[in-house]
Amino acid sequence: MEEKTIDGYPYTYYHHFKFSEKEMKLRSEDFYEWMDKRRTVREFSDENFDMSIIEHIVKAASTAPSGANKQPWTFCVVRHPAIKKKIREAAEKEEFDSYNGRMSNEWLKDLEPLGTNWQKPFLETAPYLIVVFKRIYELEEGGHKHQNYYVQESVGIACGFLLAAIHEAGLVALTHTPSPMNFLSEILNRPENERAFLIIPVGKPVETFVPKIERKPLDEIMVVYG
Ligand code: IYR
Repeated sequence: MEEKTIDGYPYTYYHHFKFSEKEMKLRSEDFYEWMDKRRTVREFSDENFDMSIIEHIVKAASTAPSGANKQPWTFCVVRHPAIKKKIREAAEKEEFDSYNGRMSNEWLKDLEPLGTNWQKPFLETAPYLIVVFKRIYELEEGGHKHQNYYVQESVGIACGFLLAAIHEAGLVALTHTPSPMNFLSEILNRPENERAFLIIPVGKPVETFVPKIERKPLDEIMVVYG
């Protein structure tokens, strides 16, 4: 009953969940309210915590759907202070150039209320950096490059799951995108089939203030047909 074969391929029983409509309303509303409490922070406690928490978070991210179930991601977990320092120095070098010439005035103006700048102390303060790589292809025996599908979408969704899992654990994070980020391949010695996607510093929260932002109201983001 739990497993069978369809067209010669193994299938497993789907353990589904059935809630009453009342429960569905409550659960969806509660989940929204909990997710709405998540905020990007740029200040972290430097206090360490157990790697098992990071392992659970990465496993949660790995449950994301992906093109042809290729799971085209690698999560590099950086804890070593010397490697974090290298990443900070390389990121700040790129960011300095971005903030001082590469980014348009319009872009810089858009970032002003968020208070970002080229300095990235959180890359050393946060006890863990999760550096997410997308895997463009898989190298098969004999050297054939087997392409992955919808890599950008798949890894984006996995990062969404990752951020939700970080929030669920009571930790805080920042999605950091130094540009360009090829220095990460070099520092972390990643193979040719991988490209850096995001740096996500993860840590325990500290008392801090974050920019007062508004989420767009539903009638601006949702269009109902029929
Ligand atoms: N990558 C730079 C700039 C930056 C860009 C956007 I769009 C942001 O939402 C925030 C920052 C940085 O990390 O500072």
